[in-house]
Amino acid sequence: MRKEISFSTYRKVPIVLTHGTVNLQLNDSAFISSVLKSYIISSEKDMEKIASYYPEVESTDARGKALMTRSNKYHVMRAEGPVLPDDVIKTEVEWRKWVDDHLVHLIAPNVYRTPKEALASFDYIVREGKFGRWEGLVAKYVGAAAMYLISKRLKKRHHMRDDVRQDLYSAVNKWIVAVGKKRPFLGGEHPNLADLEVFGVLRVMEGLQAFGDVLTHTKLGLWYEHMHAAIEAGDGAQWNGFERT
Ligand SMILES: N[C@@H](CCC(=O)N[C@@H](CS)C(=O)NCC(=O)O)C(=O)O
Repeated sequence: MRKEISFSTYRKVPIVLTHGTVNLQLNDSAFISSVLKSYIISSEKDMEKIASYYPEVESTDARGKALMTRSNKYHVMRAEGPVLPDDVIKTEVEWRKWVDDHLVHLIAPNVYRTPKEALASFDYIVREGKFGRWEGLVAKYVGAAAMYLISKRLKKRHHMRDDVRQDLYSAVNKWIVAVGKKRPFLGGEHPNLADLEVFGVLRVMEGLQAFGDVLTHTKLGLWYEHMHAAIEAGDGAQWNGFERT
């Protein structure tokens, strides 16, 4: 809810607050993931120092609007341990960018595709959120109607086909081809941050019609099951990020 982040001038979620020698506020999922992964795999445990490797810079979004971002935000800082081959790092970084530039934009047009799907999506949002009874009911119907209309505009903005599912299937297929058949994850035997971020986007749709359609029309299932299991096992926190098969 907006009031839950009223402490912040940055108005989006996720936000991570760290409490060490200094308190830090980390905004933006890619930056957050990179900082946390760097923290896990490195002997450097000073969050402020790690965050300083990602200086804040001014940039522009796809429509030319100025915004603040973090340079290197798709890179994990690997100061120690065996050096990963360049192409391995490049692949992870490229797919992480693809998640932000492409994959994430496919969600709204797909989950608000029809009035019925928009209502089902808002039903889920209201059930998970902290809404009062009336507030929830209003949010569900007003939200669904608004997002149904907005998603049509987003579909055009991101040059999607009329049948938005086709863009979603193409994206998922492209990802599954990149993972390949020889390894469970893009990261090898363990997920890397590209695996995690693709999972994060698709996970949002779990339980909705769009997700069921993806499972039926693509070969996402196996990789997705592996991801669930890896996350359940706390794989990201245990693996040092170096050995590869
Ligand atoms: N690039 C940001 C995007 C964050 C974002 O757009 N979050 C949405 C919810 S998933 C939000 O908070 N929207 C509220 C708003 O834009 O006002 C990230 O990956 O963290």
